[in-house]
Amino acid sequence: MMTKICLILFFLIVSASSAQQTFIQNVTARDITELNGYWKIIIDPYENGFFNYRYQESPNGYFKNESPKTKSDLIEYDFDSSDSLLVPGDWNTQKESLFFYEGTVWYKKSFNFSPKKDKRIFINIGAANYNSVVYFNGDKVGSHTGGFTPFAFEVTDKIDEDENFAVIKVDNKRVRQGVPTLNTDWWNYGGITRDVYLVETPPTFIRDYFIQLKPYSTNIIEGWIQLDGVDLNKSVTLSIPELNINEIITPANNGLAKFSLKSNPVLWEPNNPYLYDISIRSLSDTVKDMIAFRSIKTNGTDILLNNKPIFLKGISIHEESPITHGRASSIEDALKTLEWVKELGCNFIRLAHYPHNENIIRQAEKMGILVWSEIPVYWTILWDNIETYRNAEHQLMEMISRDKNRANIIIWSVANETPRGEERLAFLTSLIIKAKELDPTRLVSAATELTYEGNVVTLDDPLCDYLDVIGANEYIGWYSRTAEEAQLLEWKSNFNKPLIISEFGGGALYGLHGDKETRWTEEFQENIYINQIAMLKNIPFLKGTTPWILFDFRSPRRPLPKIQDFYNRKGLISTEGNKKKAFYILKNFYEEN
Ligand code: GCB
Repeated sequence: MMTKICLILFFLIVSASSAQQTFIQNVTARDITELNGYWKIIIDPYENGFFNYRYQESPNGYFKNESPKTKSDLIEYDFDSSDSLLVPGDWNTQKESLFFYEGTVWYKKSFNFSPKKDKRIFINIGAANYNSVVYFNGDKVGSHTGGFTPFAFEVTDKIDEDENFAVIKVDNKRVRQGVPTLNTDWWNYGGITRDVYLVETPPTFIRDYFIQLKPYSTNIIEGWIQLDGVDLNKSVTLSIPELNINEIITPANNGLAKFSLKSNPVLWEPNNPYLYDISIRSLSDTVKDMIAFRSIKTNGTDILLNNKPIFLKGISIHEESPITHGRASSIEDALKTLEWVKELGCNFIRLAHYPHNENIIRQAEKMGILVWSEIPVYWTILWDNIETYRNAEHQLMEMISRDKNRANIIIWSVANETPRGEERLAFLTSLIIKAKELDPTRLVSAATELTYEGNVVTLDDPLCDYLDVIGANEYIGWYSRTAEEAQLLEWKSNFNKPLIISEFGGGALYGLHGDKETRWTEEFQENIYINQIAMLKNIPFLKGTTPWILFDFRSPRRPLPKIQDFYNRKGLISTEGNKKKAFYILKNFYEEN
């Protein structure tokens, strides 16, 4: 016990250090200039544009954006006569030669921009996988690790009157100490995968806010507004016209304005996804958003949404586009995906295994779909490495920062299928403490593994002590036992907590038919679902499921020719958008319950 407490303290202490990057809440509601579209690129597997031949960071790397100008110039690169890539987008599906590429690509965009007087300017990158170094007009402004969360840097004193250029070095090399680590079951898409914006703000602006119902209540709206700049103690006004709220709040010296208001909002729920227009005004800034209110908690083995028990009819999803078949990021990607989610009869999605783009979360909120969101603490990362912990915690913080105002998110998940042990337990409990500290309004979970003894399955992972909701993955009928054996199992739990079976399923190639004993046929997959559903009905503490997975997705671990061809085939829908037989089995189950 003592070692564990020491380890937790260790992780919490080291995590206190700060980075130079900043975060801007609800960035699209600001005064923005898109830097999307084509960027010039240089593929740099040896990082020649970054290191000199002594392997030291070079002061004259590609970020200087030079090119040979005279016949005697020795400059060995030139962005403007190089190739281009679309942003947002992964590089793997845009160029055949980059399909399996893992390494550095330099992106450069030149643009005209005339900053307005007395404005602050930030460059905001929605996500870039995995390590990014950002330069503005030839100067380094910062770096970022983690492929799925936004980051911003102030460039006010770097911007020029008219012609400007941004360079971003993006490196998707997998590393053992990374989060995720070397080994995953999804495609390591590289590139600037989400929108890039220049954001203009007044000198003092509303940088962030958190508005939600007080935990366990349905009639107290509370939270905070964070100003950034110089006039930090000038009052701010929070307005929710429909609730007759027009609250003037005075911030503390650090610009943090806290509030707590009595109100009786219409509660958001899947059948009535009610959102309120809100606005926040300060002396010099205004931000508008749409915010919903709901309460979420557990009671014994129940999950209570607005104090009523709910069964989470879910499905797992990877962030792959049903339209481009690369990384998803657009509203169109989100709408197509969620149309299938609705057709399946779901009220819940598990966005696996990393934070997905904001579009899908916001669209799901409008459509009444609840969300489980997770960080890529996946399989066997380095539990005893302090940098790995710091990285995981940073990604958790960035996920929560961006999405804390989305009422449809009810679960933050800190890990997937991690091996039991002291160091892992200390690592994950530290993350759980951090998640609760950053956001006491939501439930925390993790996808754990089960213990089998004969036909008895027990939930006994010590991590579950610290979770609000237990997630558990199992592949009965695919990786273990036969599909039929699922029905013989007796389920036990060492915890008085709700369970979500966060994964089950099996692979099938759409259009491949045979008997239910033949792997990869739709019938084999269908039979797994039939038996799983029969089993699920007999787990008393089961409060939700997110089977694996809505549609087939790319994975380098899946090379079987003519069947997988580098796709994980456990989807209920093929890449072409065809529904497999198991889709209808699950749909039936969800519609009947
Ligand atoms: C799992 C993982 C998931 C894999 C899946 C599979 O347990 O959590 O990332 O893709 O199994 O298909 O094996």
